[in-house]
Amino acid sequence: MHRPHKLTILLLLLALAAGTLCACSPFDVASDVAVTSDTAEDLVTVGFSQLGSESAWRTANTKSVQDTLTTENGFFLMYDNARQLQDQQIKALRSFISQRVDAIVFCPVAEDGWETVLGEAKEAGVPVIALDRNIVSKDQPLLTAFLGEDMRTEGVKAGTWLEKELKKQGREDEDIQIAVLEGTEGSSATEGRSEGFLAIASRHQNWHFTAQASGEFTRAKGKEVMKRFLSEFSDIDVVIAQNDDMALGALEAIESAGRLYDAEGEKMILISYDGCKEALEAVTNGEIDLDVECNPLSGPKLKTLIENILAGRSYSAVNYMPEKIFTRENVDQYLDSRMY
Ligand code: GZL
Repeated sequence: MHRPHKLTILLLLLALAAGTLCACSPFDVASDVAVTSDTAEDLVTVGFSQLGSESAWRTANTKSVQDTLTTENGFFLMYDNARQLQDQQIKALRSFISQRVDAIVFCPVAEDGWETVLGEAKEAGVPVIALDRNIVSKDQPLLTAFLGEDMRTEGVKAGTWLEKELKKQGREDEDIQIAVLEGTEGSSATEGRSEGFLAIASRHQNWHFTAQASGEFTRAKGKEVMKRFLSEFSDIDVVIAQNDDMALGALEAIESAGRLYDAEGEKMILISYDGCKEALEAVTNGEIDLDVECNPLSGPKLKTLIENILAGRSYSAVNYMPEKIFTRENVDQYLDSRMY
């Protein structure tokens, strides 16, 4: 097992305890650590490169990891927020390697561009876990494990639900105009959801992709792009937002344009992904028709995975989070207990 320099951890802990470790330090470290040399010796050090803080989903994912990899649970967590910049993630991974952490966890902002730094981690013998998002298959042998969501299946769920919904409305043979607010370009979330939905859409010649553009997984950009779609296209039957933040932004634009219902009183169908509380409230009141869950609460599974890897116990190289779909028919039973 790679032991980061005990002195490194001790100095960090002492600096922290003395309040001299400013917030501007490259890494956030737990501030509740008892400063003893034994503490340093016993803790499993994990370098965690989070891609950003662009959505409610991302905030919940970060919190789940930070609430689990605590000193009480035997971990020393070094956290870096890359603000959606791949170069920053690569820099953080290199720093974790040089500090000889026991394990690296990162949420890759894009699928490509990791082979060099992951090769360096492999060379240094540091196990690397991709969390939430994945990397392209040619580079996956450089990963120790993946723990996240099956984005392609999420897309298939959305397409399958739309098939049933249009059939229920007697519109299975109608020309359906579809607008898509895509996530971050090149991310496995965007690629997987698009691919999965397309696998179903390709069965329907009467489904037309009228408009597609990236809303970068943010509420503001989702609203901006939806406003542009509404100004350019008078006939949009279905909006697919690849996360809740963009869906909620789009909903603001749709409602302020008076376009949630058309002249014949037919409602624009809204499909979203994530299952965050605010979006589920919009499902309850009938504004969002389907929310495909993407589960960010991976901290506990991540802890077990890291422990198994470092202890030399068996573990799965590919691990998926449990996920469901939310519609008006089932959302009420989940809303009150939603943690994010
Ligand atoms: C999906 C995750 C996506 C969420 C967005 O696993 O990577 O990134 O769907 C988040 O909310 O920005």
